[in-house]
Amino acid sequence: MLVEINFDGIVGPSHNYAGLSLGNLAATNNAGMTSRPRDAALEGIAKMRANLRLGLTQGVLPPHDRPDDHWLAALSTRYAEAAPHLKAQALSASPMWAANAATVSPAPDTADGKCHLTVANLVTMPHRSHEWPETLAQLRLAFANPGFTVHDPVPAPFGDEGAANHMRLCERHGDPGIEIFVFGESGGPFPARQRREASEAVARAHRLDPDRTVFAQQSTAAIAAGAFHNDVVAVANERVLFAHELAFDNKDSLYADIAAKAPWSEIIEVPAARVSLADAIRSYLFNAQLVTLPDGSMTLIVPGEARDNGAVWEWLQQMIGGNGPIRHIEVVDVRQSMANGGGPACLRLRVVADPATVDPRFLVDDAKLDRIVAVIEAHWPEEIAIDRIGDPTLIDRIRSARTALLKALDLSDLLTFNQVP
Ligand code: SUG
Repeated sequence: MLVEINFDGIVGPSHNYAGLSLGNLAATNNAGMTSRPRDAALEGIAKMRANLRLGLTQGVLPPHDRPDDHWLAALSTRYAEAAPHLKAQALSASPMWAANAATVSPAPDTADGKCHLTVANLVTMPHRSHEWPETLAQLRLAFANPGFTVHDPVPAPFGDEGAANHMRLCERHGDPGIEIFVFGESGGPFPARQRREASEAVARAHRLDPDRTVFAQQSTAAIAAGAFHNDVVAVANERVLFAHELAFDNKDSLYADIAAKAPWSEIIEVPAARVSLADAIRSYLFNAQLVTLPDGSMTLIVPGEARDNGAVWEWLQQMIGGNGPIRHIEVVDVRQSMANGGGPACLRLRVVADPATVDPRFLVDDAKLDRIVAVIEAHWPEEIAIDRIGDPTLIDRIRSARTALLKALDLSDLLTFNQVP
């Protein structure tokens, strides 16, 4: 049976606040703060446990080898000698944000009946541009079953940031749906990270039906306000699109296109007069996981910051008090990730598939999460002050922590991945 599986990135032991992402206000405002990698990873595990309790299927994507010596070697340097900005870029734990790992088109949407995944190139930000080779290695292992096709990234310079800029509407997860690709245009103060050409290339690779594919432009106002990915201002699940009023340019024609291609769909729009773009971005209201529970009802999983924001919380209470499709709100604490601009939805990649076709090493239950927690508690650094990122003892600790986790997950295949000859 096809179900939605959420693959969460496990927060890596090098999680730190180097402020590398221009246009991501949380990350740039918190630059230089001392991070807490162990707490960050445990918050992520607690979110996965909450998903399991809701009856959802849960997977994981392990952290990458950091610092990325392979990338530094391609730049003809080594960690100890690298310039400070290259050190920080090589060390970032950004693969935790699995929504940027790939774009996924489930089998019912594609011409060949396979589930297609295209690894995101993430070329706009240097610290993210070197994620894709290891992500690709992980995806090729997890989705080796012939029911999947895993594609190489779209070539540079066409920036592609994966599922964060992609939404799917369908009546039920296992039914054919429409896929909405959201691209941005540069011109404002911050870079637009998703290029239209990249979205179009992914749609072609995935063999999507043009009659069930939509290309939408992210509003320049949203990018300028700090929505560096579409999933900061909109989220979709089954027949529901939940979006901020100012999420898209040419909204009327977009909504008309969606209504024509998916007449059963429903758009829940939050007016700017009730929740400003600034509040939406500060609270990450839309970076929620909108999920369907086994009983068919929908729950919105929001970060604690959404409860702390008066306007947002009031709007949410009113929404669930009404007669709409979203019946419950679940609050999760992912504040370490949030401080780098990553909410509950950034931490997960959704794949609609039969779990029996996924490599079981990438799927988790409570017992496996217990084993992961034991490794995190024993090996993850408690904190990283930004002036320590060059410290060789810290680097050794980061590497041995990941090695211990991969061994515990029986994923030692990934250990040799990044070795520099
Ligand atoms: O790409 N932050 C990430 C946050 C990604 C959130 N993902 C989604 N919206 N789907 C980014 O801006 C900050 C890392 C640093 O500064 O070290 C960072 O990369």
